[in-house]
Amino acid sequence: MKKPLRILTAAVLAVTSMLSHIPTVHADNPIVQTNYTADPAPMVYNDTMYIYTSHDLDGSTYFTMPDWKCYSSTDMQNWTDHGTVLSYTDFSWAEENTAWAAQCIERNGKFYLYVTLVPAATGGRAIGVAVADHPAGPFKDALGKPLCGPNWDYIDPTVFIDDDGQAYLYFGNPTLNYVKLNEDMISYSGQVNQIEMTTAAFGTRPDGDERHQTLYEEGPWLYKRGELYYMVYAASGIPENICYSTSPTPTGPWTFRGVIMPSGGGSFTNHCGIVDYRGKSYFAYHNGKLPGGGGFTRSVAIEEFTYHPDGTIPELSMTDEGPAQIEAVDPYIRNEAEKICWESGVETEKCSAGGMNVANIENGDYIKVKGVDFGGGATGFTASVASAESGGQIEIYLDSISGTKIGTCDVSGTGGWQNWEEVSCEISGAEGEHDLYFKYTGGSGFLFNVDWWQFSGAGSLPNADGHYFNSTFEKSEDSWTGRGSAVTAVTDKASLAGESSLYVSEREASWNGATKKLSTTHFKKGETYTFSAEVMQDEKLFVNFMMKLQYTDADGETQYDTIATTSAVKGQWAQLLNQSYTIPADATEMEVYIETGMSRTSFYVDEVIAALPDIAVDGSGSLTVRKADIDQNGKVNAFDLAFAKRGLVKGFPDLAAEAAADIDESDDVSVADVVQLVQFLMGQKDRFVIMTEEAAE
Ligand code: FUB
Repeated sequence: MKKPLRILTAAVLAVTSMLSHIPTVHADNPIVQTNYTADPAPMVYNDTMYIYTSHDLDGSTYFTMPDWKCYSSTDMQNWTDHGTVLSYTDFSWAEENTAWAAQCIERNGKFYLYVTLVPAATGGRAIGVAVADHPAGPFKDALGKPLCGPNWDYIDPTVFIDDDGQAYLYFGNPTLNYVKLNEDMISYSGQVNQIEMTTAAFGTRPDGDERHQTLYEEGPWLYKRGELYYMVYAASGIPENICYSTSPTPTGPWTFRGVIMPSGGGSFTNHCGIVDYRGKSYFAYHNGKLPGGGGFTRSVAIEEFTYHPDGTIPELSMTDEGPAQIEAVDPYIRNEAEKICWESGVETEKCSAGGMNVANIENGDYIKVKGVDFGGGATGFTASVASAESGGQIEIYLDSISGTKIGTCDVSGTGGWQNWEEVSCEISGAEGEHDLYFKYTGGSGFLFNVDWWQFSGAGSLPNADGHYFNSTFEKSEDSWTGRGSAVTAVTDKASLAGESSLYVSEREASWNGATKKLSTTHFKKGETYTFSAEVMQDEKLFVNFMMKLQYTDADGETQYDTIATTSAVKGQWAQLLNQSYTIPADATEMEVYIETGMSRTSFYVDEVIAALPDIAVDGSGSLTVRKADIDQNGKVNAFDLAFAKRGLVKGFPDLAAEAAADIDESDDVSVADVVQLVQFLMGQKDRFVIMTEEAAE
């Protein structure tokens, strides 16, 4: 018996077979290969990046678009498929296959998806709105009729809620229009406003006509960064590029700023969304780069970018690699089979056990999951599978589809495509971080479906070394992100071990450093842990570094607690280490972070370890600085005062002495340090006060 989903048209079969014959590539853009997706609308909610897309039917020769899909990621490389979250069939008033661009926004715990459709009764285009309680739906038409429209101008809604709570819905081709949404988000006040289409606002179209004098075409995307409002849009006619304008208010006056992404990539349209996630900025767009792709069979891709210091956006190219992975996948928790970096040949479908499952698996199909951290090693593998036929095998490889084979799991028939059973097998040779490949093998026809998978073994946490995590920055940033203005990136310019480290730059304040959220599954309030990190800077003679815990206390206030401090001499690695740090008894929402004293220097971080208490961590062996003990003889006394005074006047004998004399950790020795030392020696102070940027201002 065939699965219902397998009633496919000849055209679909043709494209599916094309997709299943793509070579073994490691490209990670476009982000979805199971469907043609277009018009991406990213949304960050609950520390997860969601992307809503429209959906080009396989083999389309026009914008034949039945529904909207949703995908999510926490690492920007592996995307979990949430399937179809809304369809034209959910709108009683809509014409078939007219489900064009959409955008979702959250307000007061509800999710509002604004969509473009053709109203069957009137023709033209209109904007509808659907509501859900969860970002992945199910969404329901909120009104039973269009929110606004119809005419051709009513396409491509973009929605934005300003700081004062006023929501704006912009849309339009080739004019740009907006309405002010009411707080209920499903009605609006006042009239539809048309933005004046001046060339100062949207650039000059060289071959323009009466309706197209500016570069603006369609697909607006509105957001605010700092005090500036950005309008990003498809421009220049066919083929479209992406341009942007900025304004001091959400309704203009807009000033044209230039091109972000030139046309290309095999699609004559483009349509983008921009969002910040975990301290980085992302640009989602579409092209025609998937096999069988083109102007009506488009695919969503993503690029990471950094704003220029003046807030302008750099010109971006379409890459096959996409953004850097921002955290490794934990294989020791249940992972959805439809969490995919790249696949060949498979499809996804709604799963009877909830969510989606991987389906239509045939001999030789595969799925790549990027950047999986096996830690100390996996010994077992379990997957939930179903098969109305006789099953097959899941062959498991590291690093490539023909890489190291770490196990093979046999799958038998389960009596139905949605009759789920767990199968397990032994695993060997999976340690550390690798790309993971599931290759499906068996006879002819469809083999089996997979709902989820999970590894087990010594690599589960804490691992055999007692580590909860060991961020080596060899393949990913392992969930470390910039704090404040700081930007983090894996770099091979410096490393303590391996080939790379985390580079922390663009720090506008000393508290702008690198941060990583701590999972409350492993890090428990009142319990004691080892924390260690290696830091290095090559800009100043020495810089004081702090490793701290940010947490929310019982009163809901944010608190900052020091875990370890060190001084890093220029060009040398220094260790931040505390083998017995107790997490405060009322701590929730914890982040461990690394910052500096007064300095805003860029710095490198490597080998960050969080482990069971009293775990030995091999450090860099760099110099150890004991604060105020300037002669480093183990005592703080009048000799240190004499050394401090002399050092101030004549210079210090070495960097260790100078760093020790920097009592307030301002990254410089000054009279203020000597005063603190005097007060300490006279018994007026029993501890040293650390200088902060705030205190200094
Ligand atoms: O996807 C259908 C249309 O193509 C969108 O509404 C436009 O923005 C263009 O991407």
